[in-house]
Amino acid sequence: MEPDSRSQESQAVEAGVSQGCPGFAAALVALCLVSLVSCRSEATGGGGATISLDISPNAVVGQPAVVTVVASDASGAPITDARVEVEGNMRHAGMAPVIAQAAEVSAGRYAASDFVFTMGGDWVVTARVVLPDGTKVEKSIEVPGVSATRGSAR
Ligand SMILES: [Cu+2]
Repeated sequence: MEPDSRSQESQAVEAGVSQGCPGFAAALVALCLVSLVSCRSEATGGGGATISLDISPNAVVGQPAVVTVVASDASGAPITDARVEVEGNMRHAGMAPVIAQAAEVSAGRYAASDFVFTMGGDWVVTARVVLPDGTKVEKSIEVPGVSATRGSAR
């Protein structure tokens, strides 16, 4: 309805990130070096297991978000009885990660409903999945521009 104000908002978010984090570029480089290691383990694993990761769209600081993780095998069948942990990190140093356990809500579908972003800005959310056979599989998604405005719903 108001495309103009929407684009201004996203610009404001980007500007806020670079101004608020002087060491942002350095932290990003450090993060990339670390990521090289974890990205490799993500490529394949669990005999072709596929992990998909989704987060409820309205990511707002201080409000629980639902992170849904779907695990399926090479033939597309759901993988049940996996252990799933969700970890959120920001792209700058000095912040504790947010960790939540996900419970299986239907076959191969796991949800963490108490994941709470602790700061506005750009996040990376990682699902750490331990398959029933002990194989570990990871998958990460970017969650940019988490709103710093605390919801007035409560
Ligand atoms: Cu932060």
